[in-house]
Amino acid sequence: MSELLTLPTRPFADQRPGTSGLRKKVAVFRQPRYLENFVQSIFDSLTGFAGGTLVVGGDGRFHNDVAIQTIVRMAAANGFGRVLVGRAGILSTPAASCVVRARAAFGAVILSASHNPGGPDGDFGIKFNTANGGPAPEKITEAIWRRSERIERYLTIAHADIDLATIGITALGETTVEVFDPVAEYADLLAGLFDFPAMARLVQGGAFRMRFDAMHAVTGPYAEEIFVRRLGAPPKSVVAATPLADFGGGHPDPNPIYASELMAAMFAADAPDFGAASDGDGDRNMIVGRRFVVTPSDSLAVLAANAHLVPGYAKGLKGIARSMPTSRAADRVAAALGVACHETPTGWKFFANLLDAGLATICGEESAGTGSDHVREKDGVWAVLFWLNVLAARPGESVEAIVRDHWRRFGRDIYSRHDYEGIDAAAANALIADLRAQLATLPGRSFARGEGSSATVVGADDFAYTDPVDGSVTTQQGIRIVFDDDARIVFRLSGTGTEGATLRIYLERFEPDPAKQGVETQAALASLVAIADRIAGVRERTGRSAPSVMT
Ligand code: VG1
Ligand code: CO
Repeated sequence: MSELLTLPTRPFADQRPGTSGLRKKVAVFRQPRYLENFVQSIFDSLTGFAGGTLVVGGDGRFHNDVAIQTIVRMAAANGFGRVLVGRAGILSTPAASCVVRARAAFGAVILSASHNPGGPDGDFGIKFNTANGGPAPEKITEAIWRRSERIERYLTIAHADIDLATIGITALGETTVEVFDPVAEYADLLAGLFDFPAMARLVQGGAFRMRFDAMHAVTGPYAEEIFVRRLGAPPKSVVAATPLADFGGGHPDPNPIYASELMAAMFAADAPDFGAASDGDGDRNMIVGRRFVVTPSDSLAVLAANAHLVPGYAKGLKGIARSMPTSRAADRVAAALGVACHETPTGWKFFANLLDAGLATICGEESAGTGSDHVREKDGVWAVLFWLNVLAARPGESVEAIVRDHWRRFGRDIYSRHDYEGIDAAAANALIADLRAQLATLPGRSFARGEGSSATVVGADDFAYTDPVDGSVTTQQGIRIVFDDDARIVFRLSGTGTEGATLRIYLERFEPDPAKQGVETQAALASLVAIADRIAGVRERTGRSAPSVMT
């Protein structure tokens, strides 16, 4: 019997979870007791787990292995009956969600800072998912934070590290620790949703080539199992497939800036037909056709509009949900299908209630997150498979042709997000506070849009959300400014960064006329960018003449 230890500790003042768990620099997490405090605060905020099952895993980034050993010992000391750990500590965020549901676990501790860079100087993160497989709702994350402000002790046991490399079962005191294959159950779940025989014919046929870039993050083993072993795509279809502690020095954020190798391949003369990438923890997706990038908001709408072609969704969608800053393209599909489109705050935790209640089947965010009710997280590999299934069901049509056809049918929501990363936090807060102060006076104001035209503000608010299932209210989720021509600007501050503040400005305007839908995105949004600057003083307050990233 391993010795149970109750060790004294003192609170840290900075353990309030953000959009998706607690994210900090690795150096912060390596402080003595920092991780222990947060993990104990999770357990102290919950009841009913005695003898239950906890799933533990992460995206393989630096410090993942050390943190897992600590969490396993603490879970045993706190009375979990069984701890399931992905082999080598690997478990993508959607796979963790899948395993929680499949094994009827109490919840999961997932170690990831998602798309943030890793390594000793990079970022680390931790989040808790509940028994439905979804991110803990705010009620719980706020309770964890309040607990972390008062914590005085944590529980652990004296026990050597367990062997994470080998599948098997170890007894840790009265707790059973099972190291399991992190891929198999998840791959089985996905195989049941899609038309794998048709997709196998597509990827094996020789005429069609795909390239999936795992960016040396967690999806490599998943992609090799699913695309190569199960669907039979040539092995070279999956690149950067080995998870590395520092992601090979890269930035595992699947967008045209950071996925530059994929972009180069997809814009080369001999480009494959279909390109895709995922992020650090495997919940995001980027979809690229030959010399054509699919905007995440468009991808959500295209998948929803083509869901009838996919076996797991052929019986129809119960509804669609999108985060508020995501473009309204999905709303147009929902209207055509005659189902509701729910608008939630940013972050996947708001979708779980809708999915549990059967109010939505497909959800998405403009930040390259798409998913469905098969799990309670966004799911990068799922989105790639969905696209492959649609391509297999629409033979001869390219990714670009499918998107352009979609625009012709529904209109095009021209969309871009401009990020100002690592700006001064006080300046960022002042910018948002000043926008809030303008909300009452903005409606009715007109702004020049070039070529003699102007746009008048018809609505301005700070987005607040009342959960239709549990009635909980979440306020201050982003400043929305809507114009009379249906254009929209949204301002919000990121809740996932670890340095200063990141201002996100979301710009969109609707183009129903097929003859005008071919415009270049940034050019089409330039007048809105100018209006955003006039309203918010972006350049002056951030001290930047241009965004750090445009997606
Ligand atoms: C960002 C995205 C948001 C996403 C969140 C977590 O949050 O905007 O859509 O849900 O990251 O995704 P923020 O607060 O920085 O805008 V992940 O893949 O980083 O877990
Ligand atoms: Co992620």
